[in-house]
Amino acid sequence: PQTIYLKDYTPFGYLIDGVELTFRLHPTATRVISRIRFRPNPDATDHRFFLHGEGLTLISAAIDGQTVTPDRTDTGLTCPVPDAPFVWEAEVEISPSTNTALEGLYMSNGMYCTQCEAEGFRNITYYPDRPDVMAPFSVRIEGDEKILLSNGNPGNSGTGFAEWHDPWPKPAYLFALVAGDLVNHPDTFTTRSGKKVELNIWVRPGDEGKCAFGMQALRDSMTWDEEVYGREYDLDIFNIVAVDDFNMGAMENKGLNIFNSSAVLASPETSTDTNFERIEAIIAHEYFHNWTGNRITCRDWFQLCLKEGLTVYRDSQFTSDMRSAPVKRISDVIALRARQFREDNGPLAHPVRPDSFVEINNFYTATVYEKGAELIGILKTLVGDNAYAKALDLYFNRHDGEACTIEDWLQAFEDATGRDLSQFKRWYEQAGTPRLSVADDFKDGTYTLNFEQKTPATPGQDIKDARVIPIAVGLIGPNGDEVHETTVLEMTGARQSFRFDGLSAKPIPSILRGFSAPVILEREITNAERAFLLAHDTDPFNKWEAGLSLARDGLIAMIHDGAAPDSAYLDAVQTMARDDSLDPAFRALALGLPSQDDLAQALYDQGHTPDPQAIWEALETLRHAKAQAMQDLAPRLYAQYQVTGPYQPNAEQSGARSLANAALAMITRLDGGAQAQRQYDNASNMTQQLAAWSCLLQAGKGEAATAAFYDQWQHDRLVIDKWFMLQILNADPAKTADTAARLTKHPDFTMKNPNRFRSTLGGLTASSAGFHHASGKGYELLANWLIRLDPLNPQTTARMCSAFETWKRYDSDRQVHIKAQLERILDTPSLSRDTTEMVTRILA
Ligand code: HT7
Ligand code: ZN
Repeated sequence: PQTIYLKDYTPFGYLIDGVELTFRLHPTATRVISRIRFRPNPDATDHRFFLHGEGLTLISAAIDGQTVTPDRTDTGLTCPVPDAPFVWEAEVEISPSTNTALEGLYMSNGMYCTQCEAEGFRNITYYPDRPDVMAPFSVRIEGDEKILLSNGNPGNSGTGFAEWHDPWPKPAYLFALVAGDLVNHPDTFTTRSGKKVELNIWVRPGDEGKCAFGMQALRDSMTWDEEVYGREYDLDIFNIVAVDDFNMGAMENKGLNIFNSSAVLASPETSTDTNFERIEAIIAHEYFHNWTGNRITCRDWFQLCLKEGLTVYRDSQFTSDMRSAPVKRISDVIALRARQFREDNGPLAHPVRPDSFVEINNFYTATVYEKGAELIGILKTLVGDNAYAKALDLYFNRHDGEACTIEDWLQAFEDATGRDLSQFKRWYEQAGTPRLSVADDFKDGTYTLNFEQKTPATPGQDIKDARVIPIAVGLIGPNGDEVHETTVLEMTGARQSFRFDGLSAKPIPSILRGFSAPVILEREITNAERAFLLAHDTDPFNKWEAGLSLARDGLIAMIHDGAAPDSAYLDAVQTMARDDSLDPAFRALALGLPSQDDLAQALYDQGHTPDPQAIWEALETLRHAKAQAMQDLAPRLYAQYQVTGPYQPNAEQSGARSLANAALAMITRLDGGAQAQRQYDNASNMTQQLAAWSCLLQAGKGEAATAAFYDQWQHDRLVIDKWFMLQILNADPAKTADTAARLTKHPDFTMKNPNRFRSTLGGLTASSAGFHHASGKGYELLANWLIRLDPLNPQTTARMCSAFETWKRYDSDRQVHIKAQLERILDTPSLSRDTTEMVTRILA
């Protein structure tokens, strides 16, 4: 397969003044008639006329009304064109009902829908399918379906047809079409300049009752973007459609967002608090793309972080404002470390702005999204809030309607602030997570922090230059009072020292407050100092971090040296949990332990070979010890944080439920599941029901609840996804693969639905000890299913290959097993480009 390089970018030879599309819908023979007004691009030097097109049956083509016979290949067509404006017309036929890849126009439960990012439009018609080619689109849909939707504002409609016009020039990846017998949850929003916008969430009949939360999230997002970024909505209508078969969470098509139904449908009975929060965040994310992604888009796919990093950053700000900022920050860092640090540490490491790819779908990664968002956070910390706001205004004003690069983004900041950002740019160019080590020194009232940064080599990048790292630091005196409030140290060298004068005693430093940069902090710190920070740090992130690192080091000692559970940790965490002045949601997080995967990486970093079974056992032992240490406190917390009154998915209630459910998990370890069974029997919402069922499964008492849960929810696909996943996640590691294998034989299992596939095989890979079971059966099961899925849905297959990315951490037996499975996948005839690229990179 061909590698595409950033350095090879050249503009397309033609501009488009208008696109008219007519769709005559038919499940196996949809006709797409296109009429595109091209003119030579004065800024281009290469005027070759090449239109992308894949899997299309060309019926006819004409230029300026004259039939032409283009030269066609598997990837597109070319033909001679005039050296002046001209009209291209083509008619093609496609088959949406057999499109299982879910890219282009496909069918889901009888509904037509599209997914065009990144390069799906070329499966719909011949077109320059690249983000820098922007045009206004007019669309006519002909079909018998009740609802016919496309981007932009509605035009004429009547029996069997509807017309849409999108006045905002857009790249083809933002095109969308939906047709089906849908019902809507309607609302309206009046923008701050007084424009009335019609809002709709379109769903299958029966799901109307699950739209109210999503609609409120949309309205909140629209208000927030006006208030915080000064951005208003720009069409007469904003439509969201829920689709069951979808490769990712959602898609920001202009004026017609398409959502995985799991990312929009919500009700207290069927959705957990976590689901509600995710839905709110995804609705916000897609809505925010209207400005960061749609009005200003990417010049090419190497610039993906330009829209994704910024939009993730904006949706995190929104969630922080809507809910608890510290809890959001801690949750984001947990996710960043679990997915992005893991990626940065392995064979799939790549810069936030990659410089080459084979298949762009493989670069919708935690690095582009989450690390990309962290870079916006670094930038904001470096320039300050006011300068950030000024730079954003400049960026929006300067580039509205354009397809941009990271250089354009940074230039707006340089121009708005006068700051040189060339060193900051390294964050976009260099892969790998910097290790930031620190040593301290106290003499004559002066406290000195000596930092050193090093970034390990990553594939294709051996040498790393020092980056600018904002290190937020506060100092705490021996009596627990803060003696130096948070200050941001700007580290630019490979080694750098910072002094704090006028101190009467050596302080305990709180370093990297709020996780001010995505680095791994390496510091010598005693358990007593960690317990001290857990008790006294005023920075919630570092308070949580202190508890986590105390737990982690104790666990490593248990795994590696056979130590007993660390009493310093048990005491400190109990004191924290007892403190009713702390937010319950924070306490629930601080009661959590490092993940199996985090521990495996930590052991590996310390030069040990991680044993997944030993890690799992140590975690179980510590959880048990914690339950015993808190045998009085846990029932008190459980009772104290029961929520009374009607269910609300807000931060306050969900925080209380998460602390009560953390207490329930401890209680279950001592009462064998009696309390969990009571909660299960009386649960009136999914958060309570699922937490109780999980506890019962872990206690080995889940059989009745498992059957009852299925009977109760078999009609609800999204709930049954949870049923598949939880059984696997809570299985004993020796039984994880067998449980997953058994469930793949269940009549409700289908690999055609990405949600179901992910809940089953994703459950397997998320259960670290089970997936990495010494028998290798977890690896074999995953490989079997990836091989089966690849011909149907390469995108989801390729993404799930990342389960193998950590393979070099493990012992030689496991490495042999994994390598054999990866090679088996790679040897599969006609393996997709997506999966070939992923497996090749993992094996390299
Ligand atoms: N911009 C979108 C990314 C995307 C996608 C979505 C659904 C299916 C396939 C997809 N490929 C890429 C989603 C987002 O980041 O908002
Ligand atoms: Zn996005």
